[in-house]
Amino acid sequence: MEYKNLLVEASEGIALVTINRPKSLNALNSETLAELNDCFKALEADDDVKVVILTGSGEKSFVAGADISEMVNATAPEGRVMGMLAREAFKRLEDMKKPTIAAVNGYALGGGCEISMACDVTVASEKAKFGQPETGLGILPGFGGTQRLPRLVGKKMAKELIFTCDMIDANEAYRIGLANHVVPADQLIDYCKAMAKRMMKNAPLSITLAKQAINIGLDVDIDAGLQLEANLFGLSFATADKKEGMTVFLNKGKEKHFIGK
Ligand code: DAK
Repeated sequence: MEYKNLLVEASEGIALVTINRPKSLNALNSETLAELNDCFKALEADDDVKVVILTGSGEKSFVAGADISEMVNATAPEGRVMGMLAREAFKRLEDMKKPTIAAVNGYALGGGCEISMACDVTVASEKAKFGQPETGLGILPGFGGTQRLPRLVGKKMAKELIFTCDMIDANEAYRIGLANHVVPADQLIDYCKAMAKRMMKNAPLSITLAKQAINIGLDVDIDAGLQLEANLFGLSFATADKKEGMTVFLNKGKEKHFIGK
């Protein structure tokens, strides 16, 4: 896959997507959002890719938000187009049937914090900084921040971050639940790849169904969520991988060969 603003490398089932606009600290312009959307669509369809890792190029920034130089003169209709592009790309990322890991290597501000929240897991380097600076620019978080942030860190913490525009470091992000782990900067990608490999040992369809149950379940009441879980649990019994996982266990075997069916 060739893109102007992204680097995509895939090997051993892991796709590493690097947002590559280092001169503007990997800020998201419309072209990059369109490329991300296209890239996520292609990765979703590629059966050789089992896990996606998303990071930013350079040592300083993951994504420093939406591109302010593009937004400054944008009209309301143009802003809407940008919002729709981002909504589609972020939703595609969030709903991807395979696991996604944000490897946050530096600033994750505004849209950068928001795209990390759309990933399943976030691993932060010790240099990472998170924040939602939109109210300081006369806008509000518009790539899902007002919705995903309170669901992740709670209403009060989300309001504090959005109302103050405070930047928080990796350890604070870990403490409030915005990051799963904090690791030394030079170990970030290896750490994420090792986690991806642990995920790849398990049945891919089970992961897809569990992801659906969690993502949809969080947006409905508990009874509807438990009903959804029961239905998806039942569905997993129809898979060859359920037979494989349980048979290998009962035979005290070591190697499970999951086929994603
Ligand atoms: N956009 C464009 N350029 C940016 C940028 C950004 N977000 N962030 C940094 N840059 C550029 C700087 O302008 C500078 O360019 P040159 O001067 O070298 O040409 C270069 O990157 C290096 O930045 P700094 O010189 O500022 O570097 P520092 O180390 O001093 O500071 C910083 C790093 C990350 C603290 C600082 O750059 C910073 O505060 N950046 C802006 C962070 C920010 O406010 N991000 C935008 C959040 S708002 C929408 C929905 C949602 C959104 C938009 C639309 N719709 C529904 C339509 C989302 C909005 C946001 O994300």
